[in-house]
Amino acid sequence: MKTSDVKHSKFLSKVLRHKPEIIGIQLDQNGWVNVKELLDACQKRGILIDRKTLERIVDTNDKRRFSFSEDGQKIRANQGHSIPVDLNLEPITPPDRLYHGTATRFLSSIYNKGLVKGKRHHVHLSGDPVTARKVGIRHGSPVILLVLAKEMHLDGYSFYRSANRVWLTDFVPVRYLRRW
Ligand code: HQG
Repeated sequence: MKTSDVKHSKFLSKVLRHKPEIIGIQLDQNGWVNVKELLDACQKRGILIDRKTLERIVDTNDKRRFSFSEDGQKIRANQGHSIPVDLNLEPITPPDRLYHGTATRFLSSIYNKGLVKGKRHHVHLSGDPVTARKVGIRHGSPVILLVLAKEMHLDGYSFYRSANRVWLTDFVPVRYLRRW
């Protein structure tokens, strides 16, 4: 990905997940905003992104963080919001095992309280340990936790998967966690 695209992508993550108000826009209840409105609002603040560049950012983003609506007129972040949006995610059966990458400094609290969602809408889980490690290393010395997803599911916990294949759930109690 081009350096300028990475910069723009980070800015769009901030606007479309957390702070649309910094460029004076509002997301609808499902997290969508009209593409033209978004690009015009960026332009007014000196951030020049054209439609073609936006399409490249959506296509080449390392985690496929954004999606266009079917008609191409709207855009939203696929997950990771801290503002209330309804992504209309349907509960689905998880694989037997999922993984959570975190930092060693969080472990004692996690073993105490379980995995909690904090500011995000869900606890984020990865389908494989390699991805989990990348998530964990963002916070410091990484550690991977195995999540007994099948057991959780059998016990009635719901799982969802975002459009960019991040596994989501509301809370993971300590009894379903193992050090990987
Ligand atoms: C930790 C990135 C103490 C949790 C990634 C994590 C992901 C606790 C941190 C997505 C805890 C929250 C989300 C407890 C959980 N006590 N710490 N009881 N329970 N934690 O960034 O999962 O680049 O909000 O382990 O790829 O790291 O944004 O969550 O370390 O998909 O697209 O609290 O963000 O994607 O950190 O990452 P975060 P996360 P994007």
